[in-house]
Amino acid sequence: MIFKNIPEIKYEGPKSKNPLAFKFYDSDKIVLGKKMSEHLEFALSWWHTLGANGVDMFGQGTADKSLGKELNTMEHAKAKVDAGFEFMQKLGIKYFCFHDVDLVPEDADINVTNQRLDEISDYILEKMQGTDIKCLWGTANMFSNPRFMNGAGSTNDVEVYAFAAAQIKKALDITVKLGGRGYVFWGGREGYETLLNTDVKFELDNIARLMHMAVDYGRKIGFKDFYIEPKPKEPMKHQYDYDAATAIGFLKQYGLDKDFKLNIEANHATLAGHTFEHDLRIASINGMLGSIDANQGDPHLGWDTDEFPFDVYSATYCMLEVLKNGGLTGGFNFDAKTRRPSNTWEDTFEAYILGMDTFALGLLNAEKIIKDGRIEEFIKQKYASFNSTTVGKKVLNNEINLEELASYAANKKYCDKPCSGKQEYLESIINQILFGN
Ligand code: XUL
Ligand code: CO
Repeated sequence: MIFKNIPEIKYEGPKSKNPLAFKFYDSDKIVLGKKMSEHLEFALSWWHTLGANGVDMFGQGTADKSLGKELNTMEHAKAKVDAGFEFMQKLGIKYFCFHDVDLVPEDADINVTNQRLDEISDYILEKMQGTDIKCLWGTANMFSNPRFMNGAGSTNDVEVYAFAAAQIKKALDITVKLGGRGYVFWGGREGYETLLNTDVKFELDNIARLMHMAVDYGRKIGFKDFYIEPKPKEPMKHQYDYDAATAIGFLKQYGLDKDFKLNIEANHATLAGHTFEHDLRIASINGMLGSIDANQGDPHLGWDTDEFPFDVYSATYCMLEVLKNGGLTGGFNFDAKTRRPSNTWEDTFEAYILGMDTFALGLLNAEKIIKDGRIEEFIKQKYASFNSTTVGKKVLNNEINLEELASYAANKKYCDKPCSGKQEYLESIINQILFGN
């Protein structure tokens, strides 16, 4: 056992003062006909949880994640597997997500890295035996290695492009081997700093080519769910997959929309100047909401702080979108890390408890809002004129043209005022539902 002082984390209810217990996440509780754990398929992120040690631009790491082993060795890679499985089992988390190089130290020779990936995935498979833990999604890290400084799919150099392809192929192989449900493309360095050195069209075309190749190969090895994870900036100034709408436009333009859904990350949506729920809605109405990277940003900082979800309003609005979407094909990956001074393993357990409890609250609140019905009814009534009038029905059925609408307006002479938006009333309903009992 690695985390000797951490017990199995159980549900103790909202009154519990035990820091190592769930207050709201009650895995078997039935919500809208399904277990909470089925609504909320949480995943551990290998990179933050088992890798990140608090290093930032101004200082070295504060957390010891060596697990008593020498860093960047296969021994350490295996210790991370042991720690990860114990961590997930203690929290009742059933999924994990990884980048290729989160699993093993990368060698200069890609063949050596690939051998290491074979070895570690054998070890993970062994660990999976007898547990109900599975891989949610895998991906290739095509942004850390200096060869990707000008991008991966968007690189200027065909040799780098080939290495990106090789990493995608291997990451797909490993994901399939681990029974992974999805493969995510987050375009880490797929963007640019200045047009003075960039051919945007060339880069977009090449990214799409690489994605088509990945889909073709994925289909050959029986792979199903591909996702794009939009982000507007960081590390690049302009990132091509800016937000949900931009990514959807890209997928449609290049004929990839049938093969991809979106993995929406809260902190990425807010960096794009949107709310989390906005990007979820845009993905959802396009039939492309597949998965979520669960975290939150800080409104006072302009970067991707990847904090554990704490904002219950945001989680509530998120869960409303998820429920309306009929759930997710992916799940909720905690792409989140503790703050730099929260540097113990216990802090990381507590962070997951916070995140899981926050989403449980979001789910419970969303259920209440749906059952209450006032918000949904208000929205329905707001647009009622289109369903309750002859002219409105004609618009919806595409049976009227511009001239006919113009003569309708001329006949009416005066425009009836549209109904009030009633935002403050609706917000007070939300507060009443969240805090009323
Ligand atoms: C970076 C980010 C990534 C992706 C996977 O902002 O979110 O960790 O989730 O590459
Ligand atoms: Co992410």
